[in-house]
Amino acid sequence: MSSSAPASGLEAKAAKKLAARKRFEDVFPLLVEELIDYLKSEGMPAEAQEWYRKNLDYNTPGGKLNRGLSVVDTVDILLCTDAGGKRTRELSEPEYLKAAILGWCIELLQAYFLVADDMMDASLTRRGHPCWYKVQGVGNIAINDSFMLEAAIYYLLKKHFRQDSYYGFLLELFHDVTFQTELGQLIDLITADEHHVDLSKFSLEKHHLIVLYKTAFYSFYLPVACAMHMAGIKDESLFKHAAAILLPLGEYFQVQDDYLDAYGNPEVIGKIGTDIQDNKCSWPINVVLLHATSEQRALLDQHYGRKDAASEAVVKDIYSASNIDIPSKFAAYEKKSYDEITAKIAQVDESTGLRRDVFTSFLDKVYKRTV
Ligand code: GPP
Ligand code: MG
Ligand code: MG
Ligand code: MG
Repeated sequence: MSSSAPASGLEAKAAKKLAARKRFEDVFPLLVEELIDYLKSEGMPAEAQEWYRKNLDYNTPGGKLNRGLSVVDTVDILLCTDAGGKRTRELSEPEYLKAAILGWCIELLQAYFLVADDMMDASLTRRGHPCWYKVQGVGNIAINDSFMLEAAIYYLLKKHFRQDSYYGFLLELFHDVTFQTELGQLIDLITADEHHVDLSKFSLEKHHLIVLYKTAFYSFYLPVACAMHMAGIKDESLFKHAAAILLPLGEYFQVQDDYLDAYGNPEVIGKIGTDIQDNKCSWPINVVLLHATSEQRALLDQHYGRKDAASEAVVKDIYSASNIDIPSKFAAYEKKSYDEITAKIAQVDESTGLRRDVFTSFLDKVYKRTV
């Protein structure tokens, strides 16, 4: 029947997405074995091997995998479609494997950041489980574990890319982006002084800088830039052009993260929001400050950044007050961002080797997400 045709089309698309995810996930255990083999070859005791395996397995897979899958998708689009968007071939098995390894290197970078970030933010849960440092017997060892997740990246890059002409570019890229993210984390943390709440330090300009550095470079520019190197793109201006689209996309993604911290369902997002109690310079508070009455502002000065649930509830009530209404302001922001990013994507000149699909497929992964 004609009415079932669109539904089955959607089902086929969902099944394809699931299969792509499964194929990517199946690469990770191979990488874990390579890393454990290295520990064995260095004569590390069985206990250390098991600890590292647990660290890798607990912290690396299990997320949305947007970053990792975007490397694979981008390599596929750049190598296997023509300027009109028509498929010309399929990735070979070795090409797929290399793209997937680069994708997992970004997921390892993300795991390294999250293990450390959860300690710094005093978070309790991540991906529906206790944060790694909260797991019985882990505690501060999580600091070293985060370093070992980062070390895995460079072990894998050396093992699989050392012979490639772009190996040096990949190393430089991972190092640069890590530094940028750490700068973002620094300004995120020092703008959120635990002991002195001073909302006059916040602004949307400050927020823009924080999210650009702490999220957009590693989550959006890095996956596409890795794929561009693998696809043999050398022209610096094309990397700049990609960044001009991907960085605003990353900013939009972190605004969603900030919004979901207050309004997301912890069962769905897998983490309990901490931004209000942590005094974070997040998107909702900055918008609220633009619209609050003097009474609301006095309450915010009194209750924002306090480590208790009653104060957090007062702040959340102000977020949803009718003169502020963060949910509808967020919906308007979301639409505006989508329109602006879509307009930028439309300007990509495919004769340069770039493909509009690289950006639309990334945008589709995050637009209107609830998780
Ligand atoms: C996300 O901020 C930012 C990061 C995960 C980068 C951390 C960088 C380091 C150098 C450790 P967030 O705290 O809002 O993320 P979440 O809401 O997932 O805790
Ligand atoms: Mg943080
Ligand atoms: Mg955090
Ligand atoms: Mg957050």
